[in-house]
Amino acid sequence: MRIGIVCYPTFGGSGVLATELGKALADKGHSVHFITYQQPVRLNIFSANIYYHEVRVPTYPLFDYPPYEVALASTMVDVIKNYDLDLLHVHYAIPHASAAYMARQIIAKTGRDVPVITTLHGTDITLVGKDKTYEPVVTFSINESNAITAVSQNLKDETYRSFKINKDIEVIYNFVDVSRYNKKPFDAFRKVIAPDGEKIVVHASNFRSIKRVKDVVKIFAQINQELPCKLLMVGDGPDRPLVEDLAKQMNVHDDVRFVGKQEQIEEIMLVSDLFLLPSEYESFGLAALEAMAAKVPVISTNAGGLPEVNIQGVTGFMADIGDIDAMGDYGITLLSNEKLLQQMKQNAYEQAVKFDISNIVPVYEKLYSRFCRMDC
Ligand code: GMT
Repeated sequence: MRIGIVCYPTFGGSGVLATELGKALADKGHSVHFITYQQPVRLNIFSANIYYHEVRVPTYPLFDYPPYEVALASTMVDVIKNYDLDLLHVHYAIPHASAAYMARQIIAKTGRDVPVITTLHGTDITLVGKDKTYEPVVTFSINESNAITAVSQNLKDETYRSFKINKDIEVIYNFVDVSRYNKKPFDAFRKVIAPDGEKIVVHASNFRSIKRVKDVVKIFAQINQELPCKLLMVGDGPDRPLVEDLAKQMNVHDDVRFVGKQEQIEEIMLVSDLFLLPSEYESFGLAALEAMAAKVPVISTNAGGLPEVNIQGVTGFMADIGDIDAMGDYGITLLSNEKLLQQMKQNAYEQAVKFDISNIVPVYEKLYSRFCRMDC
């Protein structure tokens, strides 16, 4: 098949998922055309089946707000025509679903239909999409998609709750390539971070308020009081300065390392013992799944789709949003009991295997084939 993939090219979960999906489809012989405003961060390989089309948004003095969506729809039209695409798979509703609708209408004038599949990822529904400024366009373009998928049951339910959707939403869970994590941890790296064999706690996110990154530091400080450990903070974003200040105020700054945005997340996960994700909401929590693939148990909130990924008392623990004491206590229980820790590491890995790329990519292929022309 010739598939167009539209996503945000950044470190965010939706972009990571879309890029990994495109890479896997290309490995299986499909031609995959990424249409984005920048090379996606995870698109770090050369493959004869992968094409990258950059959306350029020309500036003009009149434009206070350059019309990205128009440029995106026009690029989609070009790529559909030039490469005879069979379908468009857009990740994140805003503005990708509406741009795809526009491209489809333009192509329809030439007598062709190009089906559009929209995958909802989370904040496009729960935060941004609900906003009155966007809601009518989001509702319309979701309903106009040939197929709609959501990355968890919770996100599907939230979408029906917040929008008037008159179509079936199919749940296709996020995935992880477990084999990528199946390598020896880089011991020298572990020794630099934790020279005295301390346990390593890790968090990865875009440091936005929805992630409650301050809670990460507070939970860590509580654990660190009972047993010396180190905290790796992966990623970057608006709340980082606040959190660095908090780490200083709480006297744990020397035990916390902010490593910024990292492409090779598996190297970090492989040396870690515990992943913290105290978010206000996660539709799924792809970062937690990536940790689990590296045999790292998770302590998270029970918000959104997290209970579909992190199983209470099995792959880690969950507590209510903001319940720092409970999450800190769970951390102490887990990291001070080697037998329990080893059991949960194994459980976390087994749970990740259920979401392995080899189980999920065929589900997308099956979905595509429902909308494909006879010759694709
Ligand atoms: O977590 C973010 O803020 C980034 C966001 C995105 O759109 O890239 O992530 C969302 O999509 C991920 C992939 O499907 C999910 O794993 C995240 O849980 C989801 N984030 C939220 O729902 C807040």
